[in-house]
Amino acid sequence: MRIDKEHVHSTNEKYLQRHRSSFQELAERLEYSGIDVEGVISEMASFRVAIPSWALGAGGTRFGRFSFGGEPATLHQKLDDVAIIDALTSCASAISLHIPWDIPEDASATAAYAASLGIEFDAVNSNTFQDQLGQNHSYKFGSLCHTEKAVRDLAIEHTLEVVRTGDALGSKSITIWLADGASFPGQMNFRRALDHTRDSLQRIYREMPEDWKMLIEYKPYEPNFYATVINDWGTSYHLAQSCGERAFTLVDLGHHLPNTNIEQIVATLAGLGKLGGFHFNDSKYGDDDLTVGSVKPYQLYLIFCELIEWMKTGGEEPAWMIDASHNLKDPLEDLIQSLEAIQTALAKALILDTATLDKKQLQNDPAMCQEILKDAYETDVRPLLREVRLRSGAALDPITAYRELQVRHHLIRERGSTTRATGL
Ligand SMILES: [Mn+2]
Repeated sequence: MRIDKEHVHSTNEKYLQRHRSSFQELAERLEYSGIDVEGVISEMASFRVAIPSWALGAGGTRFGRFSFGGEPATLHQKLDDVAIIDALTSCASAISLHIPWDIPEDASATAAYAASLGIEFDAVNSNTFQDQLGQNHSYKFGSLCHTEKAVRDLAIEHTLEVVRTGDALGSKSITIWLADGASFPGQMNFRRALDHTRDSLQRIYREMPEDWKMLIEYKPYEPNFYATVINDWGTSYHLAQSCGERAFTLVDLGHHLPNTNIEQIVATLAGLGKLGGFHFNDSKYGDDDLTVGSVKPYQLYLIFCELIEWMKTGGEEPAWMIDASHNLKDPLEDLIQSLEAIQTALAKALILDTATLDKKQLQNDPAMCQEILKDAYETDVRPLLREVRLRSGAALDPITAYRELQVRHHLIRERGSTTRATGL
């Protein structure tokens, strides 16, 4: 199924008048406060978030997987799904693949197909947390950190193969998340595991194409429950430093212990010039993979305030991706909701009065600093989001349009009700 602009336009018509008056009201109020509304709109219009290929099917848990109809069974169908999301939201024109779940049969045909849909390939992701069929060494006790050189070599070769696959598609970066660690005290020599990991990453880094970036993800626990080799941002930062200037840390919102001050980590990494990528999701307890902004929207806003401040002072924009996978909702609806939450946080950070905030920070006036932060946060920015989408030919209200166009119904009719996406 393809969604063309006329389809979208037809769903917008009946909401147009109401939108115009609510947007005008908001724009006037923001202009009155000295905000350049057109500037905010153009910043938002150029903002793009990559969709992970594994989020397009039903997500599994270790207890069960509840499928739904019309899941994308092929890589091209996954690209079709991303194009649907992009047509409705105008901010999702990139996909992030997971190898070996998404190996293209013919890379140039896949690249051409993606280009015909206006979809680009964002960072590719390696997988050394599962053994593949016929693999002659096991990752059971780690991959890049493994005690045996043969296993490390296999993991390095796999990662380089992922880079080659991505390169053939036009991708320019690899995200490395390692499940490596230990579930029991004494099981692993910490220093040896870190040394092996650093040596392995350096070898991968040296063999990557010169215009590629390496993004190193961290996570405190799971699947190992005693120690993870790359457990926090400091370890990731150290590894990125030891690889070189094209290696960066990637922050995944769900990869922190409860109550960690993620916005401060973001600011620190940005200041160090090592914030390379960002994975959005939300959580209540751990790496819960919940819809972005569904549990802690204020935290998301505070993170965006740091990111925007960084980018306004000339900092390089990190790679943005949603990293969540679901068991209950239609994943396309869930991704649309996540994008809405991300854009909402972005818009609120863009209308923040940073000049006055800075002044009040210098005067050590915490009450007024909070007032300024809250003023932007409590502004209903939905008319701004709708205006951005309207101007790019997307849907005023993407989820309503998704339902009105009966997208899932059409996908089930085309693909059947028992297809299954590769992935978790
Ligand atoms: Mn992630």
